[in-house]
Amino acid sequence: MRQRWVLAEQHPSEADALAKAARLPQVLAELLLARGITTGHAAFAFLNPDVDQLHDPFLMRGMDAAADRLEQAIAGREPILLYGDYDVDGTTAVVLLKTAIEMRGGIVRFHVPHRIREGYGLQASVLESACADGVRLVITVDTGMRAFSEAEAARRLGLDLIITDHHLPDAHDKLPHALAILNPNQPGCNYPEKSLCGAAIALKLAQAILERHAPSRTREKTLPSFLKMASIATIADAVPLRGENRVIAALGLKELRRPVGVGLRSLFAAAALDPASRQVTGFDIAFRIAPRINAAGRMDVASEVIELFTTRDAGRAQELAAKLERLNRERRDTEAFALRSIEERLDADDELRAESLLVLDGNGWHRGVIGILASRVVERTAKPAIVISIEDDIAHGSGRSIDGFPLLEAIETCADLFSRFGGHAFAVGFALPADRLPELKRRLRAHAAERLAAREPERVLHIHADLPLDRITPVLAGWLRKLEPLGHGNPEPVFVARRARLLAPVRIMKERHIRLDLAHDSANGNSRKAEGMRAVGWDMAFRAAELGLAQGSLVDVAYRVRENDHPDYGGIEIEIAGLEPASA
Ligand SMILES: [Mn+2]
Repeated sequence: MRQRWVLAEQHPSEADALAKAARLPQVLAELLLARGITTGHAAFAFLNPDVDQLHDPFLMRGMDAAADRLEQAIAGREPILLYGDYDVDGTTAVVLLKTAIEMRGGIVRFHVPHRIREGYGLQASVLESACADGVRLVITVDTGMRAFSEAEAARRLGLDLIITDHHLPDAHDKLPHALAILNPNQPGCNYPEKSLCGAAIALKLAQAILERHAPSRTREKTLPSFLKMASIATIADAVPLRGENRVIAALGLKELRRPVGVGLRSLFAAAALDPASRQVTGFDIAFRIAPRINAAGRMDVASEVIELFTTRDAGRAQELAAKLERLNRERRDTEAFALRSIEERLDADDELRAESLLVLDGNGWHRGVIGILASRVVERTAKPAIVISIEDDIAHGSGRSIDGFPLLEAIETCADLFSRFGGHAFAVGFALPADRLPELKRRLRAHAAERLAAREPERVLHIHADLPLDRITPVLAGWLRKLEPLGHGNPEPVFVARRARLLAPVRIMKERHIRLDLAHDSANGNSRKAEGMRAVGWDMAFRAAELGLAQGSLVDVAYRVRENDHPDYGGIEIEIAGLEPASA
């Protein structure tokens, strides 16, 4: 498939000014400008996250009322129900708030709905039974922003409801009835950070009740330990890692180096990560820790995640971590099995493969993985994809999209067919009676064909800056490390070096990968013996052959900077992200 390079707009004069003001390499200034950082002060703050950069929780609308009511419940030893969501964000939010409330002497119960049996969101039946058990205060985390009828049920039952959520209010900005709503996205909230995840909002409430009680101890001791959980959620929930989110993520990851509770320790051990010997990165959390936590909610019951992170019993923690490990393996197998059948279908069916929007349905595909499957199909085909699982005559679907094809809009054209649907431009979920599937497919395909017909599927490679190979130094690598944690909103930089020369023949590894020895082709030719930069290209053997690369060839290379700690090949190298014939 074609790869299209998109070079970010460069701002040489602003970058020059910022580089001087903040004493940074020019290329780093360029990367910071792309993150909205324009002053030396802001650059310093970005590169040196600190607990003092966390905002005052009472800047959030509703925080005073929420903290007052919560403290009253703690003081009166009223049982408090925490109601979470089943993903990483929701479960870590419960853990965080439960721990904080119990530190202050409160009594906590919690409920996390079962993804398949109960589904997403607040359930009136759970409120009823909590009420019967003597609960008078319910706090939602990572959910509730559109729970209008359930909030009404809470009111009828005489329950006080505090909603903490980061999801957008409904299209008319209508809010559910509640004692307080904590959500920077609600109208009238002036909290400076709008893109907190659910667990980070729970963290702000925890911070509020702890800081009121013991301000300095909270900042120095208590808060940092809570940042571990909040950082895992912040990275897993894919909120942009800038502003307060970056502070939470960076400090939380740093905290993981210290001895942590038995739950986290068991989970890291199960994922073969040792935070004490190597700094845990955003990628470790996103690709190794979060999937294990999410496996509980996808394949079974998420409430065990909460037990894992709150137990003090090392044996029990190991048992639960082992169970997550098993569920994650099960999730991977389930996913691989369905993906194979999807690929076979695409291989066999030319007509299906030619569609601009791929709609794939199967009987009994596990509903916990259809969203992941849709993402995989998008990765492989560069087309929007919807994966549907049919169960008891109901079709449950999950879709993912590409740039320039807003999927929710597509779904909305079929609103009359669904029993429920929701989502945003890049991801949707829905359910409908299975006998309406042919109609749904027909209409979605027609809609997509109209909008995507002329488009050849392509993979876009975003390139952030020009960086000739001779400018890659250990000092620069050190600066690039200061951009960690990387992730959404703070992507790993991709650079381009123009007219790089191959100093040696292409080395093929395992028939698929390549190693190149590249050098910046300086104006004075090869008068000086050029020092080569080691480059590795995973799955690039085909591309190298296509371009006919040989010793002496000139190429434009898109790359990421890598530091390798291999005893023989240690040092800086580059990982090739794309190769093109040398530009003139
Ligand atoms: Mn969330």
